[in-house]
Amino acid sequence: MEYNFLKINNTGAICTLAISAPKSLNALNSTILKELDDFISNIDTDIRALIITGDGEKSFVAGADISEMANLNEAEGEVFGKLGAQVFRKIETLPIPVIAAVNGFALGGGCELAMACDIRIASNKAKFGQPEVGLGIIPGFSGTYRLAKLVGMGMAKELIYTGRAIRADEALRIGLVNAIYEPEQLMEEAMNLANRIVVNAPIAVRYAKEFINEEYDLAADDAIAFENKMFGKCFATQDQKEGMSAFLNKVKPEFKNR
Ligand code: CO8
Repeated sequence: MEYNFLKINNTGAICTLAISAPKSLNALNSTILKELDDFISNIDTDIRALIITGDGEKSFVAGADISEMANLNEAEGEVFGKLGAQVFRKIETLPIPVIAAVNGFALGGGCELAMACDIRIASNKAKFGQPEVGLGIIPGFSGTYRLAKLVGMGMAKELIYTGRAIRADEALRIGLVNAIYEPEQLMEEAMNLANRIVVNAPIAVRYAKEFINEEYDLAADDAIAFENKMFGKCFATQDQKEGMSAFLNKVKPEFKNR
């Protein structure tokens, strides 16, 4: 599929994807969501980490496209919401880590896209928020669910009920982002973070992601049993043998993703 709204830079192990719709501050319309879906569904298996950002200096993603949503009826609204929610769930469950490098506005669907990623880092110019209730809707790309998980129910309710946008420093304080940087350093820091991940055993990272995602919805005993199973599975990989023998022989491991 040819992408009109995605700029992709694949260096091999690390791939950067920039959403690019400059006229609407990278707002997500259904074409962009379909392009994202196609990219995520067919992602190159050699990629070990994905960085998602917004093209340009001003915006990560300024939300879902309001001009496309304005005249939807109930059924069409549900279809549009489902499209975004499904793509974001695919990002969340992608078997490699996904880093959101939030370079500007991350509002509505933009904040929801960032929250579907594993790790969020931001420029100190970034702004986050779920302004949907001011438009007569609720966060429809799974934001009500993920925001409460990330920042706690009380803070999520405040942000969603008021629709107020918060600056990067407040996002850092409440745990919505892991770190903030000067705008010109953001992509370099995202690459540094990705590089620190991709030197590790890919299967172990994948299992860790799968487990952390799943454990949230499990009771403690089930979560512990699940972790135990995933832990055991690591010992069926060549990378576990490589990682441990490299440590014991005081050399760097060479992981083969097997
Ligand atoms: N949709 C469509 N166009 C947009 C959007 C958007 N979300 N955001 C910005 N634009 C457009 C503007 O209309 C403007 O276009 P034009 O130049 O043709 O007038 C252009 O981008 C530049 O925007 P501004 O002139 O407004 O730039 P400012 O710097 O003054 O303001 C803001 C930047 C603060 C980001 C402002 O544009 C804004 O408030 N945008 C809307 C933010 C918003 O409300 N986002 C949430 C949208 S709702 C949503 O995401 C729901 C997700 C779940 C959907 C579920 C479906 C059922």
